Amino acid sequence: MDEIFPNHPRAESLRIRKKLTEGMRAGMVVPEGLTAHGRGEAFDYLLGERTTELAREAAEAASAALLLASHPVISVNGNTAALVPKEVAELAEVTGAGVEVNLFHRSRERELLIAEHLKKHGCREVLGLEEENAVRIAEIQSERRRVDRRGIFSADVVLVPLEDGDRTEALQRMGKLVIAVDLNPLSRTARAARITIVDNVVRALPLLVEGCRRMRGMPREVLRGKVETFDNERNLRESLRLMCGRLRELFDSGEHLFK
Ligand code: PTJ
Repeated sequence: MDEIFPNHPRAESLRIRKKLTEGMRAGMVVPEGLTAHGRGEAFDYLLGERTTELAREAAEAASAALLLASHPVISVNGNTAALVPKEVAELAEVTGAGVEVNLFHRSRERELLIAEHLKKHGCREVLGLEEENAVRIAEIQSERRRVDRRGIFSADVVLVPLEDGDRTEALQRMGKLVIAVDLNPLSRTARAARITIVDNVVRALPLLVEGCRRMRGMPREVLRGKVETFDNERNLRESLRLMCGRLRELFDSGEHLFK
């Protein structure tokens, strides 16, 4: 494996890629996960590869929703497991959330590998593995339809990092509050979720852990206010505006490149 020099201008981005390619070699991440990441990277580039104030607002509302939930669940796919396994465990610990493996490109082997990886990084229990607890959500067409009756099926709040749109829409229709993490503010998931954090999952998950730790003791009324006043549509629109503005800045500052 190539060494990543710390002074390389794209060192952080290369480190993230390395985690994914190692995750793929280990059998957790599917090749499609790499292309999905590439799409995410392009949006991250436009964001300036930093957490924006808008993402902070969304993470604040999302933390409040997780703390208010009576049965929160974190849904984990291959990319999430490869990138932020420790943070998933920390978030589960601080919120009491269940952790469930739920895959788009489902295979038994991947489910077991991902569960083992999550446990190695501190998750006490991982749902979504036993056939006897599997329930199928009729409205979802992909393999994601298979959920755990003790997990996503009975959850009131579901966190879905790096999701495809269908399930988010179906879960919302089932009356669940869905929190998405998606760098693409135009995606169906981003638009369908009640709260979308437009940020890289490697920054958003630590932000949620910090937010939940900080807000744990807050009165429920205050937490409820944060969720109710959060306007997802506005946040997505402003995130897109920010990206457009940055694109213009990049264009103007690089004008000499086009002469
Ligand atoms: O592990 P599996 O089988 O469940 O498959 C996982 C993938 C990611 C392949 C699957 O969920 C998929 O195909 O996802 P999509 O439909 O490509 O959507 C992924 C979304 O996540 C896209 O909108 C990307 O912009 C976004 N994204 C990619 N990487 C990141 C990201 N958002 C936040 N942080 C990232 N690191």
